[in-house]
Amino acid sequence: MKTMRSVIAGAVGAGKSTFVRTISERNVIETDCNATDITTLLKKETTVALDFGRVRLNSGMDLHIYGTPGQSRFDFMWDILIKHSHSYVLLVAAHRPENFSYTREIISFINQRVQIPMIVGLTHRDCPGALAPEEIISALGYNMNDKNRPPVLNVNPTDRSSVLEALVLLMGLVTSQSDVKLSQTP
Ligand SMILES: Nc1nc2c(ncn2[C@@H]2O[C@H](COP(=O)(O)OP(=O)(O)O)[C@@H](O)[C@H]2O)c(=O)[nH]1
Ligand SMILES: [Mg+2]
Repeated sequence: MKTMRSVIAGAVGAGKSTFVRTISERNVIETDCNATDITTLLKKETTVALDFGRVRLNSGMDLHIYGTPGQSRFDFMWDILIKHSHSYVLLVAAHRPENFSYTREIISFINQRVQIPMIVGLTHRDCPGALAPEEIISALGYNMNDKNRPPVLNVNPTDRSSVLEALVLLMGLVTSQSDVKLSQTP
């Protein structure tokens, strides 16, 4: 069984906890021993409010999903999480442009540490005031026409099929990059 660890990053209210909860609801395995390698590492240092979800896919992949902690300042928890991950989803609330600059800080923090596949998930697209994907992508510093920009999709974290769609896209990116080494679990 291969394990893929993914981080769900984004500003407060972007939908990280909902995303993790939605995917885990029916698939949490061994809920009494959720302390995996990363959470164990973190808990040695402090009590953390970390979202953790796990889903076992038919393809024989064990997916471990970590929602980044709620506080806005980057600290060692972010550092550990991202350095142990194979990929990440950046959630961006489309109706909260005031959070875009913090979201750019997240991208830059991660880029300075790791080069791993990522996708951008636009949430709250159903909410009043939601901006168009092109506007958001350019506000995050990407060029819509750049072939190297990360894939962007709408994600509704409350909707299981939408969350799954995002994860399938992410897994596709990871498995197509042969330099990403997934962990082997018994
Ligand atoms: N309408 C709508 N609500 C959403 C969407 N994504 C998240 N929410 C809601 O936004 C609120 C904040 O989500 P939460 O997961 O706590 O955000 P977090 O701070 O990133 O963990 C919750 O009430 C979610 O149900 C979305 O795409 N559409
Ligand atoms: Mg949260």
